[in-house]
Amino acid sequence: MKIIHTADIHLDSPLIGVKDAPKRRQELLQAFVNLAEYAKNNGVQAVVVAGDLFDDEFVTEQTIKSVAYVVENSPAQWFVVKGNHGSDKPYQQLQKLTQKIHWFGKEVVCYHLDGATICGKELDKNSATGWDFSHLDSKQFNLLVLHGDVDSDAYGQIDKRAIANSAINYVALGHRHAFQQVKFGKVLGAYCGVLEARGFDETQQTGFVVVDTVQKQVQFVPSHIRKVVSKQLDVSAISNPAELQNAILDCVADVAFQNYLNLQFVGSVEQKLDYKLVAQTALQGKYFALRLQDDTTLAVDVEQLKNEISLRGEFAKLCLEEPNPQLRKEMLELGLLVLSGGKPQQ
Ligand SMILES: [Mn+2]
Repeated sequence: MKIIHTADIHLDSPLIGVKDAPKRRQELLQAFVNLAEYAKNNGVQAVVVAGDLFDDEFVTEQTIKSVAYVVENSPAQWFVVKGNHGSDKPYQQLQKLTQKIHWFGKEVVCYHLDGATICGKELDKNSATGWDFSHLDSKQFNLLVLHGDVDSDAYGQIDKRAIANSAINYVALGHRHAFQQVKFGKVLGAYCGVLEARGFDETQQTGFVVVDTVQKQVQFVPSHIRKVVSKQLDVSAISNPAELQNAILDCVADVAFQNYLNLQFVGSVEQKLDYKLVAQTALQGKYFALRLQDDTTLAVDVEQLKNEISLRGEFAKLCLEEPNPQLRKEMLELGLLVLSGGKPQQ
C-alpha cells in the first residue's frame, strides 16, 4: 500500500509581512486539497499528517470545515498528530465535524490497516516514557508518526533508542520545515517539510513523502503552487545603473513570475550603486514577492586611503584605530558610503 506523509501545513498562518496574505492563505488550503487529489489519483490508502496541520488559534471556521470536507470526501484513511504549534481548539472543532480522522494520544497508539500498522504519539514535557513497541509485528510494515525535534527535547523527548530497537520501518516526522532524512540506528525516518513555502526563510524544495509499504520505498514528491527562488548577482564589474538593470533582468530571466524572488547582490565594488532601487524599478509588479539583499563590499585600500589629504583620508585614519576588524570594516564601508553621498541601508 501507499501512504502519504505530510506535516507542517500551517493552515491559516497569519503570514505577517506577506503582501497578498489572504491569497497565500487560500493557497495553503489549496495545497492541502491538491494533496488529497494526489492521494485519490495515485491509489494512496492512508494520509499521515505529522503535526501542525493548523497554524494557531486564528484558524477560521471555514478552514476547519474545508479540512473536514476534504477528509470526508477522500477515499484514503487519515491519521493526524496535533503537534506543538498553537492551541488544541481547531483540532477539537475538527473532531466534532468528522469521525474519519484517526488521532493519537500521550501513549503510543497504533492502528492496524490491511498491510500496515500506523502508530503515533503526541509529545510533551512528559514524553520520556511510554515508548513501548514490543507488540509490533515485524512481518508488518510499521510506521510511527511524531511531531518533534530529534536533536532537542524542547518540544518533548523522542526515545531514539527505543525506535532503533523496534520493528518500526519508517518514522514520519514533522516540525522541521525542510525535507530531511533521519536515521534511528537502522530505522529510516524523515521530515517531509512543508507543502508550500510561507516566506523567504523556506527556500528548500517543498512537497511530501510517499511511502510504498510493499517495495519498502520512501520517495520525496516535490510540489508547489509557488516557490522561493534565490538568485545571486555579482556586481563587481558593473559601473552604472543602466548596466545594472540589464544584468538584473538577465539574472532573473528564468524565474517564473508566480514565485517569490530573493535577489542578492554580491561582489567587491569601488563605489556602491543603489542596487535595491534599480532592482525594485526593473522588477516592479512582476513577482509574487521580492526580497533584495545588498551584500556587496567596498573595495578599499585603506593603507593608501589614509595618506589622502581629504575628509576620506582623515576618516580612514580614524577607522584604523578600531581594533576589531569586523567593526573596522563596517565603519569604513558605512562612513565612505555616507561621504560619497550614499544613504546607509536599514
Ligand atoms: Mn511547523
